[in-house]
Amino acid sequence: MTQLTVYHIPVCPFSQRLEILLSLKGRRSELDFQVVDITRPRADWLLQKTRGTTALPVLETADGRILKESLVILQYLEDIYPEPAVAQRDPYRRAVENMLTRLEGEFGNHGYRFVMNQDPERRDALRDGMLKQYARLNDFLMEHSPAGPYLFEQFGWAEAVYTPLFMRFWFLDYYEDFELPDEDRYARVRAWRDACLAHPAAQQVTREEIVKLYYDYAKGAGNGALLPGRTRSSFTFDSDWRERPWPPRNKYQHSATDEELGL
Ligand SMILES: N[C@@H](CCC(=O)N[C@@H](CS)C(=O)NCC(=O)O)C(=O)O
Repeated sequence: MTQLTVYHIPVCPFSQRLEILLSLKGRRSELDFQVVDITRPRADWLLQKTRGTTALPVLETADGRILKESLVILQYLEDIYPEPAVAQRDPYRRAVENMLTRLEGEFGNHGYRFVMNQDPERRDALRDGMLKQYARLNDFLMEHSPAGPYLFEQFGWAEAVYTPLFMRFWFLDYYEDFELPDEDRYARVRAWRDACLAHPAAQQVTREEIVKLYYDYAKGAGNGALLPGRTRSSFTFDSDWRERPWPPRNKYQHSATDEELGL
């Protein structure tokens, strides 16, 4: 058996995509997932493998070749483990799936921009922008899969790509009071999102873990960066998130200390 290694950050949505795909194929345990602590400088041996880039996940083949970018790695895993297929095999259906996949970048980026925003004046515009993102997905699903809940018959490629983002966006309802309004124009994407969130192959993280680890993102510090006055990142491994209190939600009024966060 060829051993593949994935270097990843626990709770990273891009890495969860790989875990979901592998779970759907019943192969999650065959890969060696090596955890990287994002709050410490990246080790030289890893930087040598990646030729200096720091974004994860990264996949290393048994003979030391390196693949980057979650969607690229996802396709590689789909190709080397073709059964059961997660991506569509029919060319037209695959093209539809790919069109939906192409929308993930803007959707994800907008959600991260929203949670990291520190300017109360920009909140409404960011909220409207997020709603536009959901409306776009709704429109796409109404065109290609009005009945749902998934894009095709089963939880597949598009769901593996989007579910980790839907889960991360629990940080928006916690820190930004962002809810998808109960309106027709979001009904189809809501049904999709809810079916994705409930799928057994996608339960690698919980809302509590995301809300606690992403506190620093909500205060504007991403990727394990340290905020002023703090000695530990909310992404640290030095304190178990299960033991920490729920963080304060009022990100625009208050900056929690290490102690308040249980770090
Ligand atoms: N487009 C990349 C994004 C990967 C990414 O942004 N990963 C984050 C963690 S969620 C990361 O590694 N951040 C640390 C860094 O960039 O140094 C993908 O899909 O794999």
